[in-house]
Amino acid sequence: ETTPPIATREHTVEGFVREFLRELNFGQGVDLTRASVNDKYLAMARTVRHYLMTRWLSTLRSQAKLQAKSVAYLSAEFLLGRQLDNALLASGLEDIVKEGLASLGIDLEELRQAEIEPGLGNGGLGRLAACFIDSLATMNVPSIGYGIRYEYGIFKQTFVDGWQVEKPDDWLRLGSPWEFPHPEAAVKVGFGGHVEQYQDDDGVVKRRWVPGWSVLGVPYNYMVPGYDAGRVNTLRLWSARATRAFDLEIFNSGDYAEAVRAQTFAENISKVLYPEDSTPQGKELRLQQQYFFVACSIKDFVDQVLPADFDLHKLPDRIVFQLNDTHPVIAVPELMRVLVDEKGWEWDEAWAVTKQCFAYTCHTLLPEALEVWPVELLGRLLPRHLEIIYRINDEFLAELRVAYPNDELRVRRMSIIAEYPVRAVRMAYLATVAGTKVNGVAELHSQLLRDKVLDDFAAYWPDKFTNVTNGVTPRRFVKLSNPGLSGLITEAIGDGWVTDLDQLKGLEPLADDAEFRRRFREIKYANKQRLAGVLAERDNIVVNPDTLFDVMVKRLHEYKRQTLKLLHIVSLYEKITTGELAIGDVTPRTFAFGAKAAPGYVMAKQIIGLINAVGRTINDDPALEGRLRVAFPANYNVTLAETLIPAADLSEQISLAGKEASGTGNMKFMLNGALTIGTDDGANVEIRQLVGDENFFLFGLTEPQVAEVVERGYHPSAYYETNLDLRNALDLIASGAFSGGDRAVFEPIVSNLLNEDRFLALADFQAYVDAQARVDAAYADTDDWTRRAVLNVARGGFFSSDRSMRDYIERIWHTYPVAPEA
Ligand code: 26Q
Repeated sequence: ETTPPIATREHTVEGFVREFLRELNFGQGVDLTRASVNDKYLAMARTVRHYLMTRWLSTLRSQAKLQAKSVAYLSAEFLLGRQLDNALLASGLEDIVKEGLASLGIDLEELRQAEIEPGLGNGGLGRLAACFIDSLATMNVPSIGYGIRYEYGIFKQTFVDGWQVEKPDDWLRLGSPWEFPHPEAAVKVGFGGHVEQYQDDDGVVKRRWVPGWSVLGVPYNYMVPGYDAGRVNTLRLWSARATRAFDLEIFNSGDYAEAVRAQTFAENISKVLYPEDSTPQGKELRLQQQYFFVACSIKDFVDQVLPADFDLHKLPDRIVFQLNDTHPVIAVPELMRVLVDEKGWEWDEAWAVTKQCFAYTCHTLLPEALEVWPVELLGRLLPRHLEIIYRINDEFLAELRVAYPNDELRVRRMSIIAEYPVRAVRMAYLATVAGTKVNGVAELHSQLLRDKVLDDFAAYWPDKFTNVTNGVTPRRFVKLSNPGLSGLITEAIGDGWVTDLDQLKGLEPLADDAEFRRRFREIKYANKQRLAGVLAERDNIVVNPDTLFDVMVKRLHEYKRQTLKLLHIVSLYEKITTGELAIGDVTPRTFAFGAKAAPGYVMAKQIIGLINAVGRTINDDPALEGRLRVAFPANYNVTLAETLIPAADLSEQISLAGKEASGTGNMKFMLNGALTIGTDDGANVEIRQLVGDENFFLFGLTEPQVAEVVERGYHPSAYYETNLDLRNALDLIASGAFSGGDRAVFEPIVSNLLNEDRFLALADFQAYVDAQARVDAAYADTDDWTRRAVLNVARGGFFSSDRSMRDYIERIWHTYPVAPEA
């Protein structure tokens, strides 16, 4: 049997130019003289993707032939960032394209800027998923990402008078050249209705679900190209469409308007990403989204990816479904339903298979961020799934009663069903019961999961719990975003580091090389200039590259403590205005913030207002002689991160110890040569261990100390009473100095800090200010600062997402790399 050939393309400038013009003329229907920037961008993107096609098709072909075990990464979010650069890198076309476009008088940079990034995620969790699929492809691991093709991604943030105003993210308005829709492969997903009893052919009484309505899931495939000739894996995102039944209703009912409304209702499911990344509201549409993408994905894998004659008893040999937090956990009862109701299996037989197919990653420690679904809602939307969850729980509790015969309290604590304040399904418990493994995302986080959040489960199943510390892809976050540093590194140690980041170790001796440090410093300076240009153009913000770039970029959350950094800034300002501090003695700094607040998170939006208000005051005050500046560009996203992070001198990772599960921005900064000021939290702990105490500005209470303070009863006002600097800073905010004399505007922030301060900002204030003084002192010795910055890069190799993937493979998945056939 001969395999049919796959078309290839010529990797030459002439070959590329030919393909590009063909796309422009035949794809876009324009000639070069009339082509808009968008025409050229689309033609260019389609041309580049053609060059990846051979590898994609051979990956799919070899997967079908070898039937190797795959990872299905189930995630409600994939925060991909722009695709063009990554595709150019993966296809090795960068130089050819630059030259080819130049020969046509086209500026590659202009086309790059035309791409709207797919913002299909909120922050860390979604970006992590994107890094992981990049690493899996690069490492030749058979895998598929499953998620939702939101028509609107994370909102676009604008500022009006310094207050956040959200605008819809219409990312598809000019078309996306990266997706491959397959409407013909749509799958049907049911909702609502009821469960009925019936007798099967053997007279056995069974139960089955009769959905009340259904929608279609249309798969959109995206290439996930590995770096340097590896696999091209697939990301499959589902889009909701109305079923034919809706159309028939139009025909039959005669109520055309009502039928069209129903259609809109179905298509709402994949309409918009929920912008909350903690304190999830139990919104029905959100549960619809979760079940929608998970049901589509399971059906897809079972019916399409597996061969038709596959024996599902062997499912665990072919797949592991990795649950990215609890958002896809409804997959567990769904697989049970498929096996029991649709395939006719016995319950025990189905459960034995199901519980080998899942593993669960937890990304939080905040109790309010743990998902629970009221039984009333779940039973209405997914009645059969609720029955299945009840049965899983009944059998689990029976098992517990055997293990703990005299401990009914413990058994109730561990129930998947919470009884208070309403009966609700605890999704994290369901995931823990069903998964082969449960992992946290940094050492400290995994330890706290075992000791606090899931302590009863860890006692019962000690071997189920493991850690995989997060990582980031060095392709996007070093190679692409920091070409200057990448060139320097490659010159020094060769280019193996791009796929084997531990090789950065080889830079360590160069930290003591004055010439290397000089060049390293030059690159950092050029990155600051590049950022200054972007901020001027993008946001009309002026920054001075000759200042220390002090950067805090992440979602706005009280636990992350943007207010702590703000108090430091306000305190500095207060001391300068009162003459306590001479402006000439202040280290010139640019304080950069980037942060979106969940639209309904009132306190977070207030804090954004305050940062902007303080920024306005400081930036306009001539007494500061431009030595202090606050830069808060709106709409922080992956694209901005790619220019902001390489320009940073100082990385702010100042969450209250025990609250940040891991953090991944912290890793990106380290790898780009920033030093960290941070608490003993999340992956900061591991960063500090690797880089050494002398190269990390540690401050603040440790997690056990936090627990102790809270236990004893925390009184923030005591810090206000006893710390004059803190008091002056808070008083200045309360006085209306940043709000045109209006004392009411920021009163809620001040009184929250004084009376509640859930995240102990006041308790850590002095330690933070002291640590910032150590930063100033260290920065004054420019050359020694550079030495430490080099060491941060050299010792950051551990934080490659390739390493994270190796850990998942070894500790959780037990899958193997498979190179595509030539
Ligand atoms: C859940 C239900 C309903 C609506 C929204 C949500 C929801 C959505 C997103 C809940 C949580 C998230 C995102 C959480 C997140 O990004 N967590 C971060 O994950 C990173 C990757 O592991 C960690 O580095 C961060 O520490 C953690 O905060």
